[in-house]
Amino acid sequence: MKSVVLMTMIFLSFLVNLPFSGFNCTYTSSARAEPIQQKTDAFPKSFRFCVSTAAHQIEGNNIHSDWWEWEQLPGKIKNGHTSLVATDSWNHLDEDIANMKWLGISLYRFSIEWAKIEPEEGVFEETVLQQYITLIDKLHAAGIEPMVTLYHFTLPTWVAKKGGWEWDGIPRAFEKFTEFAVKKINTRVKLWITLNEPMSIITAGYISTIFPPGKNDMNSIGVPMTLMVKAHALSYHKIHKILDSETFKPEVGLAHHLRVFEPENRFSLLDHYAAHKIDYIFNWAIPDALKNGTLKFSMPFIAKLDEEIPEAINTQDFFGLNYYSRDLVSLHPFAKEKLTRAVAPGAEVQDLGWEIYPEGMGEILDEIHERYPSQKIWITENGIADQSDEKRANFIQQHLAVTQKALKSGIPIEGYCHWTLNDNFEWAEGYTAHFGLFSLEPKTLKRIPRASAKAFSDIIHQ
Ligand code: IFM
Repeated sequence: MKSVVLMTMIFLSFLVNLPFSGFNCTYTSSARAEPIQQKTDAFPKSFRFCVSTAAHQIEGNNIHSDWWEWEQLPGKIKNGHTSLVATDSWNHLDEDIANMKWLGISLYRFSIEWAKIEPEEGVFEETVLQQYITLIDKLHAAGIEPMVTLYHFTLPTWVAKKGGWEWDGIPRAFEKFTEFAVKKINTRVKLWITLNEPMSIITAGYISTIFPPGKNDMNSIGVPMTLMVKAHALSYHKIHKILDSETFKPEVGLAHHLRVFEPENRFSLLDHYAAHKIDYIFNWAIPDALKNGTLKFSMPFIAKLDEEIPEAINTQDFFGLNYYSRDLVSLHPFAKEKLTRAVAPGAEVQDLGWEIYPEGMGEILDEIHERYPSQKIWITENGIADQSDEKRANFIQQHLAVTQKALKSGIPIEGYCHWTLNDNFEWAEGYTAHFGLFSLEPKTLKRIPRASAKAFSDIIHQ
């Protein structure tokens, strides 16, 4: 009955475009928060600065992965770019670590590549894992703590062939990969991230077709979401089982990509409804499942899920937040493209057209804290595509000012990881999106610091 009333109201609002404030919306209003202060004070000594990367985007030669196959398909990657060379990170390891030292960071977040470590089912490559152990040892020697991500967007081809995130064996397969890697790496690493941005994979791979497997069906998202939560839960428990001891306690989290969603037309009940629903499905459905074991949402006629996953209860030792931007959402019930998103008119944008909206990170930090009050938070990614480097220093400064305000209000934020160290392979955008603090000299791939790298370093050292 409730849903009939709701749908009728939505339909009426669609006809008359009336304002409506009846929902208890968790997304933010378009009223701007207080202006962001122009200078960051010194951060507490315990606060950690960091940069983040991902294996496929920096290493090159990831030829046993689903992404490598995807890149070979015509039209999938801008300008026909491929990740074959990427930033050639293994041949620039010492240079990159020296640059991290110069920046002054005390933590480096990177991923280890499942497709390289287990290129065939059950065949684990010790030498590949050893390379990561060498990296970890070099980081420790440089006074930089490693934070390791186990899965960052790329699957081994053998997993993809079985159905990837729709294969019901994937949680167990991921658990086995976790077991192999964690036993070898062992107590060298305390901070672990199981999965990076499940909802980006869902959106890009199952709705907007820009990531493998290239589907466009909101109705298909339930299975991969469920299997990702299960895979995370198994991996979480495995890490603790292997590493927990009297003297060592690993911390395991997941890096969530959270965005601010607002109605495109603030006078449209439909748009309010869409923003409210998308905010829950994209931002909170998975974190809630990792708290209470229930993965549940419903958006009539578009998507619905109700799964009990008890093994996922309380499986986040920290909340990893990747924050980039805000989207204005609109619902068109009778159109083929039912949900659309847009950028606020007149908003400042970065090179990919994403709105620069630092206030949004503050709103999201507040909401994480409100929903999960005792949860520690790591800002595991925040960055900007800005080839000219005109906006990056200010972007960093503004997001750090927001972070500082949140810290002062009592939100337990452990640290801030900037995305990313060097310009790299930005998925469907190829090498056309420049997120790096360092650009790459085209022929030699020598790393060249942008002015914003110096600005970031100055903040870290103040
Ligand atoms: O490059 C990506 C990264 O792999 C995941 N988070 C967002 C970044 C910028 O798009």
